[in-house]
Amino acid sequence: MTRRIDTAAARDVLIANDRGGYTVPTSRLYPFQWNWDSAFVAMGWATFDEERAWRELERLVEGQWADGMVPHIVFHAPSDDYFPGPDVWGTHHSPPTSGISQPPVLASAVKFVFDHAKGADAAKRAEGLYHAALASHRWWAIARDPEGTGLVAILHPWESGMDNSPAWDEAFARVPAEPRTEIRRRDTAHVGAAMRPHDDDYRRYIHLVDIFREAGWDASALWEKAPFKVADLAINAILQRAEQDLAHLAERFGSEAEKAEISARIEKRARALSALWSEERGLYQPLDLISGARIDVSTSAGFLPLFAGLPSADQARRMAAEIVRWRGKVAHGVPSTSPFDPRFEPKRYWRGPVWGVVNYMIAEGLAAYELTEEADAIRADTRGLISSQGFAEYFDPTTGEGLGGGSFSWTAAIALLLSR
Ligand code: 9WN
Repeated sequence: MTRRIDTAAARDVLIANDRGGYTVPTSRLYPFQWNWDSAFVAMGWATFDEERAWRELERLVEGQWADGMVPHIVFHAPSDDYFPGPDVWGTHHSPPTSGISQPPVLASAVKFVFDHAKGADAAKRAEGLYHAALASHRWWAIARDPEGTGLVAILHPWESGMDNSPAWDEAFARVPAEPRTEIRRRDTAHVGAAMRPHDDDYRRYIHLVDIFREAGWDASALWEKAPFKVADLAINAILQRAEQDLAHLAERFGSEAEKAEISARIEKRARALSALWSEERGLYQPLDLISGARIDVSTSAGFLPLFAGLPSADQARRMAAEIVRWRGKVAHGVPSTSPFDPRFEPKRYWRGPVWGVVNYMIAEGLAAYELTEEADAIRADTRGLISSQGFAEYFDPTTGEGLGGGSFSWTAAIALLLSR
């Protein structure tokens, strides 16, 4: 059954979450600007308000550091509703920001907004953002792959955007659960604790922030001191796609040297990412850079190389079949963790629930391989979940129930993108 999305209601969510040129993911639970949320949200704005789409991205890069990093949170205005706030991060940036990044969707969002733009100033705005995205891709390559392997690392699970994924369990267990900063969780005051990461996860999250703050947020000191270093697939696949989108923008705005630099990174990362394919599991798997071992886990991030056009046609078909197999076990796809994995938890954040943004990227990827039926099935399922449950943060794949925060911006943005 094809359900229709209430696009006026989706636009209203973005309008209600607008705080003056930037959009909070949802009120109270997430009262600041988040990096990858904003990139999807800008694409959503682009479907009905081009000016506002550009502003979203420009406000995000107000938080960009001199070394090119685009932080995962920009604290434009104070709020007591979220922990950890700017005092815990202690990054001394103005505006205040966190000190880690998030999946770099920025260049893809710039390309999307520019491709759909009609405004007379579109090229000027795209050009400014092209340079910001280029600087951020350089930051990933330098700060998070100093050994030049082609794969960039996350140094904190929050950097993956998939905070408590079972992909991190083993590597994260090595991080001492001993924060120096007092933990004052606010998230569980807004949504049920059973849908959120555990207290022990928070002790480790904050321990990492403590180490990095004490290292003065210097990129090479962080690399040396980090007890958690993983070549995550969400970051590497999304970055790979973003580099391709940046290469398109470079045709218009870049120099010859920049074009060559971008394609060299694309080639190198493609080779490195290919080595993370698991024929047995039918998807890609992350690499623990501290133990040197492949992490044998099946999560939705393992399908994201589709979004970067990385797999061969056979591998893409194998992934599509694996997604169908998961869907045979649960009512809705794509669960964030394989429902065949004993660690699958249908309601706990990134350990099972379905996320609209991930579905969007997987479906875009499948469609590019002309796996149209599979792409359409994911899109229809996502539309169905949203139209029956509203703009929830994420959905239980076994029941379809909408969970986490409500009136969620990126879910509304995906609803708009899937309604075109
Ligand atoms: C930490 C805002 C963000 C998303 C992440 C999601 C969650 C934050 C948190 O919310 O993370 O960054 O406090 O749980 O995991 O993907 O960007 O929506």
